Amino acid sequence: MRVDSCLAGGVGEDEVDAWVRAASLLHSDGDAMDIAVREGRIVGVRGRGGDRVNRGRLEPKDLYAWQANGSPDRLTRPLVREGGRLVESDWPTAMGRIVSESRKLLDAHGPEALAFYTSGQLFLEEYYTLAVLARAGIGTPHLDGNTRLCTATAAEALKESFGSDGQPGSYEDIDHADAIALFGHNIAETQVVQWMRILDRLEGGEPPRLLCVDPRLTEVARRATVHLAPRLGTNVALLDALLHEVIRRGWTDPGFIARHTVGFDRLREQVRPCTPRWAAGICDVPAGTIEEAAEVLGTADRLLSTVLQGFYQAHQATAAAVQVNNLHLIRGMLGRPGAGVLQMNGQPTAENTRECGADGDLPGFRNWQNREHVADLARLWNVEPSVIPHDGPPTHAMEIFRLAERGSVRMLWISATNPAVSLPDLARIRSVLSREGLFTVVQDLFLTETARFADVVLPAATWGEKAGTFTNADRTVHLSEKAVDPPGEARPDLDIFLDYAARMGFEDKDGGRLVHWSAPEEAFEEWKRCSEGRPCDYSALSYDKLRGPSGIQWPCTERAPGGTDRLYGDGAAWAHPDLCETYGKDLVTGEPMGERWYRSVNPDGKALIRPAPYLPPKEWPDEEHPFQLTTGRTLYHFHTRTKTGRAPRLAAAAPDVWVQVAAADAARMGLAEGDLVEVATRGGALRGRLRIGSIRPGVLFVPFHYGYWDTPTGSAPAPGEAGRAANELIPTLWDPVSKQPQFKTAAAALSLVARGGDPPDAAATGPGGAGRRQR
Ligand SMILES: Nc1nc2c(c(=O)[nH]1)N[C@H]1C(S)=C(S)[C@@H](COP(=O)(O)OP(=O)(O)OC[C@H]3O[C@@H](n4cnc5c(=O)[nH]c(N)nc54)[C@H](O)[C@@H]3O)O[C@H]1N2
Ligand SMILES: Nc1nc2c(c(=O)[nH]1)N[C@H]1C(S)=C(S)[C@@H](COP(=O)(O)OP(=O)(O)OC[C@H]3O[C@@H](n4cnc5c(=O)[nH]c(N)nc54)[C@H](O)[C@@H]3O)O[C@H]1N2
Ligand SMILES: [Mo]
Repeated sequence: MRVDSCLAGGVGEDEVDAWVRAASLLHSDGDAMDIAVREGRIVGVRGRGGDRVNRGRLEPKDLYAWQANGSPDRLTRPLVREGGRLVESDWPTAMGRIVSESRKLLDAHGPEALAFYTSGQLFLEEYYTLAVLARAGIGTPHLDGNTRLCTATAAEALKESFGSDGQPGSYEDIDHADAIALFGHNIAETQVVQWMRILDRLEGGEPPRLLCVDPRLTEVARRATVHLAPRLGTNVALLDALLHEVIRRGWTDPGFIARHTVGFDRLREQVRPCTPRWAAGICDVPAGTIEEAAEVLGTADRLLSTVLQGFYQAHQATAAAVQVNNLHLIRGMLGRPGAGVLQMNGQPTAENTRECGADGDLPGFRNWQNREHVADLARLWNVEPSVIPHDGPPTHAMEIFRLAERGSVRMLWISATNPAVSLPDLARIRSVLSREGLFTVVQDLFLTETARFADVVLPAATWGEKAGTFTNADRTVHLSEKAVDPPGEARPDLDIFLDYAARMGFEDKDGGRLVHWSAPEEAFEEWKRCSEGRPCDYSALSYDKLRGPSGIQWPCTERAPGGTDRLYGDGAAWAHPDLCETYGKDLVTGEPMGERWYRSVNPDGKALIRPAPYLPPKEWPDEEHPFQLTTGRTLYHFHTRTKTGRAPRLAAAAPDVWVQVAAADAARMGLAEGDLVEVATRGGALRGRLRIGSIRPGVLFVPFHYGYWDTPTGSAPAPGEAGRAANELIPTLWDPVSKQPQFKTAAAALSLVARGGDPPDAAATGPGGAGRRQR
């Protein structure tokens, strides 16, 4: 335990009027914290020592990003487009426009003309309300979250292996594991408090062995027992070789395999030819190092693995993530202290987007192909099952944008996400968002790059200004309460959705109100009913209970009133054909396998061992584009920096975009630290300062945080001009199974624009050490 805190300059602890319960909304750990309030304003935060997740510790974004709440450029009034310009308006006008547009489109084109693109940063109560109004009110299949860019693969990999979404492991496993493997996960910069926990173990008695799979020499890699830095896009080849070794050396758990799994024989056949030497040729890492890594994984008694974007944002994302599940299944590494898988989330509330069905799936991890599940939901909402779209797979975000591009989606309501910076191929996204005939609503705190394209902008309240619950990556639910009033006329997202539902007059089949709740706690009680009897069972939770010393992990039921630390120690409880969330997909093509297949291979509902062959990525270097480009994060910023960019210390720590290149490549090309360079792909170009070192030769890394709102012109590049957002460079490609975009492999060229200048970052460059000043 260590209670970290940060108070505004000059404010003493004794001057704080109130400490209000919350948790961090800047990553998926859910660090528990209290908000300091003085004279109606947020003046700081401090960690909560009693919480199971962080024991009081906070990380840099937790400590400073609250400052953005009070930023003078918050949206305080609705905006509507008049004569091509956004002008200040009022709520009745703004909502009136949205409602009349909705009605007009519903009458003329039906529900499929309307689409909703939401977030991993709202609260559970808001997603559930949105899911009910979109599914049963409008009746559109076009509802997804930016979780598609973030945790779609986590969800899909869990579904493919265990029949249902739901995190098997627990953060406490860090305290007990004797080996920890991080697959494409830079935890030192992205889930810092859990990294502190790993550091505690590394510095303590009986330190665990650490395996890091990352093409960069991150801080995690520096502390690793074994570091594998594969070529981008070769994760499946590497995993197949690791599985080959684990099986060949006899490190499997035959008892666990027999009791709890199906499919082992097919895996053994699949990986038989996948020797370390074979993978060494594909991944360009030494075969001996692959063998060492296999030994770490194969001889551990308590293995904890985590998987994140280095695996998820790739062309074989689900296939790769599933191989990590396979590793745990064949080794019997599940459901015991220290033995677990964390298919990580990234965003703070992405878990809830998934549970509540705001990510395209049906609420409560229900199976859209299972009639009983749809009927169950229809009973709960008192509507006919036919009202709830379920005759095809839910529309994923990339498809929603394609439909908007083609003109069949005519209204797009975007809440709490900034696709004009975060989606691939930004030139294309800008043209979609500015399309004549697409009515766009943007609900945000700021006039973001995306909001500038909107027909209506709705000013939202955020964390600290509204109440609700959210669930972190290890299923821990926290309550976040209202500390201060939102600025101006900004309103909680829940109130906005409720207002829309009321104005639209959505009804159930008896003429009652479909969305019949009016406050966060009531929405939560409704959600409890919806989740009851499903894997994500919240039925024994309450706001009051969540006011206790610690967050609580679902399932939380009458039989497990204190919550549940780990899933699947006794087998995959939700994989039975009658219970499962999915009947599975082909791991190569993404085609649904269907109920008949699922029942035949898994009649008893065991965990599924699903092999996958390695396929090379489509984006591959050639003469014109000799580098592999990957993108990701830095410690100090959250996504498109709408919050961290407005917190002075975070902004100053990493003020501008940079390009990371290997020392050998820089030397070969005669480039020096701080040079202004251009990175070009087939899709676009970007300029930034060079940082040299700590990355695989042949690979470039660009952080994706830097859009245009804080540039001198505030505008995106003209066609043909170089920009500064990483996604100018990223082509529109996705994993066929999870539909998660491939942000982590593009073929790119690098060239010098101008020599020298100040390095982009006068402070340290953050963990990874990449680009510490070398001149
Ligand atoms: N500071 C900070 N923390 C955050 C966030 C943030 O914006 N800033 N965002 C949150 C969110 S939403 C998310 S999703 C998480 C993401 O957390 P992470 O997944 O940890 O972050 P990334 O930087 O996207 O990618 C992780 C690593 O993948 C590596 N990588 C790239 N390509 C490959 C590859 O082909 N194979 C392998 N094995 N590795 C590869 C990169 O070098 C990088 O170090 O972070 C969360 N926490
Ligand atoms: N190249 C590249 N692209 C990536 C990634 C990558 O690694 N590389 N990572 C992807 C991943 S994992 C993610 S999660 C996405 C993130 O991409 P985005 O979701 O677009 O990123 P954010 O900047 O977090 O956008 C959230 C928006 O919601 C607003 N907001 C915050 N709180 C609230 C609230 O309470 N209510 C409302 N209405 N609005 C609010 C913020 O001001 C901000 O504009 O980016 C993806 N894009
Ligand atoms: Mo994410």
